[in-house]
Amino acid sequence: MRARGWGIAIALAVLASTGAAIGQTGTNAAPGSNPIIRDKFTADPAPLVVGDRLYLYVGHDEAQRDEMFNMREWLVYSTTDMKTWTDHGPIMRVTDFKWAKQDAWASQAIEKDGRFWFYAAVEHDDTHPGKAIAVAVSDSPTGPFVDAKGSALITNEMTPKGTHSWEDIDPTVFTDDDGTTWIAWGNRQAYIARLKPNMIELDGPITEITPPHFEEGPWLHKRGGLYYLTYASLDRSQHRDEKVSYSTAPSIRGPWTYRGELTGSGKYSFTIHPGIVEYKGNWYLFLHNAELTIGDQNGSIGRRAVTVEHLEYNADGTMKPVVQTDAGVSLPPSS
Ligand code: FUB
Repeated sequence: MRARGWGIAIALAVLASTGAAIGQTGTNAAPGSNPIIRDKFTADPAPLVVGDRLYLYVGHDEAQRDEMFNMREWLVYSTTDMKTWTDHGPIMRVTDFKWAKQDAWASQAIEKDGRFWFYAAVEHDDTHPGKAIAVAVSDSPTGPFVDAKGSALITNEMTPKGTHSWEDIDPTVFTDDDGTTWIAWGNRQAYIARLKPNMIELDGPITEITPPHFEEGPWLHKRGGLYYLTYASLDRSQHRDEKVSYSTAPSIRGPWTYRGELTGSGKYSFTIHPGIVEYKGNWYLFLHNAELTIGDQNGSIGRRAVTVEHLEYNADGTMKPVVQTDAGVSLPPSS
């Protein structure tokens, strides 16, 4: 997220110019169409496949009127067909981290040795001012999750070269073929570090890997021999809202090559957030926009809605540009 005053001004201007009442409201849409969750505002999708089920972790957007963000808990949903979603309810509240003040921001869960590790961005209390990254653990993908460390995994002081207090957000976690788990995160600056096998401590230095136009929301994945770093991007000289761009590398240690934009902005939304997964032989790109209306609440910067699209690759491993649609995965991929 960028400087707040700016963000609010942009959000209000977007609402005024679009009249978000034209957003998606109905429940009679074809199963699999976007947005995929319609009874709550949800953001920052993070998919995880466990067995034959896909779990989707999201932040719960509860902003009222012109509030910018009001996010107090994380929710999890699951599916076995990409069209019907089971609501498993909240998995954790931000206040379950006793050292955190607020802001259940972007998260990702990962399975390791039969347990589920949940990494999330939060606002630290005044002992370590600024944003921080928390880690929680559960024996089940649907929780309950409990604070695994009793303190932050990453605090603002650990990245002293950063330009602002909310750079340590949006963790993405990835286990490489050798069993080593890595965590990447950031806002404006992107960082990566190795995790110890205990999953609650960093193992070695924090390395800056900021790719072109990096804004926030990094997502690490691997396909074949290629590593992908996909992220919310913003070219401030050209665009008002975030898009999604990516880089690839032959190793998790880089070097990273910029590959350009994967998709454009989410409708009516300043933010966007990629989550990529292979499930039952197909690849999916989860995103969010601000197209949903619930009752008298229009979509806005703090009332977003999670979407999903098919993701396809070219023969050279690059990802085909994704067009965001209302039909989503209710229809087969176009090619
Ligand atoms: O949802 C709160 C923040 O907005 C996330 O941490 C960012 O990725 C952006 O989506």
